[in-house]
Amino acid sequence: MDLRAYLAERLPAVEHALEAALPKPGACPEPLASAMRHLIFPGGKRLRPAFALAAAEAVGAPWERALPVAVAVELVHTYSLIHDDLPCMDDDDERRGRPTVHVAWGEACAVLAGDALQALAFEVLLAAPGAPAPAVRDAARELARAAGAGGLVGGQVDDLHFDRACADTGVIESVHGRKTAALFAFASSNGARLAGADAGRVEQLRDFGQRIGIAFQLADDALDADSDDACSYVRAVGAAATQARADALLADALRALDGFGESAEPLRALAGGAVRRST
Ligand code: GRG
Repeated sequence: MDLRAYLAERLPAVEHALEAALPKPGACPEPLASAMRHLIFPGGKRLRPAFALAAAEAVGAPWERALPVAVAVELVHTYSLIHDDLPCMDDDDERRGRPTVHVAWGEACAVLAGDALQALAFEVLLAAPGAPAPAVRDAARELARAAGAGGLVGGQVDDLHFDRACADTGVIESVHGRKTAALFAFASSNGARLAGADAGRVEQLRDFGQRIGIAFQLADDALDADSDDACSYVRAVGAAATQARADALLADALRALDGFGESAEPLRALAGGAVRRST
């Protein structure tokens, strides 16, 4: 299938929904509003939103029903990038070829913009139009878990303290599983949940998203093989073994979709594209 055309048809709705979610002029102090927008527009690949929309379609529902999950996950992802770039973490001056948020708007404003984006993610999710209240509640709880101490934040702490002498691939995958894959698992399973999927399908999609998220991070490690990251699969086992493990995880993830029919083709294509990407 033509993944590029698929995304070109759907991602403008994500841009529109992100724009609608961000504070309107006058709704908050101007530097905060600008700092919140800085990394949202222009954005990155919008991969996590795409997984949410394709997961809704995989369970036979209109992709529009997953938009609140798509927006919420991109807001959390963006907050995590802003905080990751801070001087107290990776201390990066540039992201996507532009000054990082703390360089453009100051460190305090960058911290607060990240905080506000994370809060906004929950506001968007909890206001999901037309979704049954139990599905919204479960999705909000899962976003909290994916973003919190057992997910993104805990994975980041382990990454910051990672012993570069450690070449245990299981330990590395556990960090990647929390720091990176938790948001992919959230997007895939809850995009479908908000679209009305039953519990069995939600679990299959969580398993799928978790494996794809780790594979995506391994592919990222392989693309950035010269990086100085301590927690890197490539550093532990080399680029070829890293790519082989990413391919095996992709195959496992696709098997987790057994029983899904034609409607999951976009999700399968997206998975392949995320793991075999070249940039
Ligand atoms: C600070 C709580 C906190 C977490 C930081 C996101 C993160 C955890 C660190 C960023 C650095 C990094 C290598 C993270 C792994 C996940 C990853 C590959 C992020 C980049 O995702 P893409 O490629 O980004 O989807 P774009 O730019 O396309 O949005």
